Amino acid sequence: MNTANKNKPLLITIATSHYCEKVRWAMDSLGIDYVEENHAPPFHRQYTSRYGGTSVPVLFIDGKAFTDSQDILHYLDTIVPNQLYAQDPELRQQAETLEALFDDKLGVATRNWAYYYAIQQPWSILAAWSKGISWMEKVKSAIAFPVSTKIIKQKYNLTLEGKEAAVQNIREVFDIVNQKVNLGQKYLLGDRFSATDITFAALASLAIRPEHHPFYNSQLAKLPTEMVALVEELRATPAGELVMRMYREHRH
Ligand SMILES: N[C@@H](CCC(=O)N[C@@H](CS)C(=O)NCC(=O)O)C(=O)O
Repeated sequence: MNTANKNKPLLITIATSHYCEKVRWAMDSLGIDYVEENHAPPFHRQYTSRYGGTSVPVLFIDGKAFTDSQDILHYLDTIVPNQLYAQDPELRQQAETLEALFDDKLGVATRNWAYYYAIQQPWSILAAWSKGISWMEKVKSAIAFPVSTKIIKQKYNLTLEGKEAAVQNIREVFDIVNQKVNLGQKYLLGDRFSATDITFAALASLAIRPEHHPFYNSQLAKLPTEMVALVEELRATPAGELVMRMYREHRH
């Protein structure tokens, strides 16, 4: 980080991570200026560990470090209150329950599902991890790549059974959101855009590929047929339409 930026919040990311997109979107929507530093796995750990984290995103802000996307959004809510979360205690409780469901079930499932296919075209993973990283890290990333892919295969259970379980979890979370949208709700909680919409849309974005996403291509031509079938199925649901509308109307 250069001296000109040393007073800005620092967001450490893997550029294409959907948990990082969740935080980036929250910061952008609040108008908070920050510096984003991209890394490729496993080299991100060299940087996140300085702040006590293993995964990305990590946010260093106001002299404090946050190593989980939900903790980050909660802290941002103390800086710019009443934007990301409603003050009403009941709505706030519902927001936290939904956010935990999206973080723990949906985000994990969409990532495992996408990696299952990506691992079959390993160079696409290397290209995705390389976004925004230094030349030196690109070289290290290419050398370490065979080992890195072996690790993610085990870590994310990239087997046929693992992929099928991921698809089931995605459908289950979409069913819950479909029921809410079918009640005529424009947003997932209350009557305005909030952290709940950001979290659902960002973590679902891997399986929806909405327009206006900073990294994912909404054109599906290069994806395997089986992936396209699920994306098209999900896009046609009320929850999928909500993701596309949130990106269209709220991701600038
Ligand atoms: N619960 C965490 C999950 C973050 C997460 O799983 N990040 C992934 C990228 S999508 C990661 O850093 N993986 C690499 C690692 O764990 O070493 C959060 O919400 O921040």
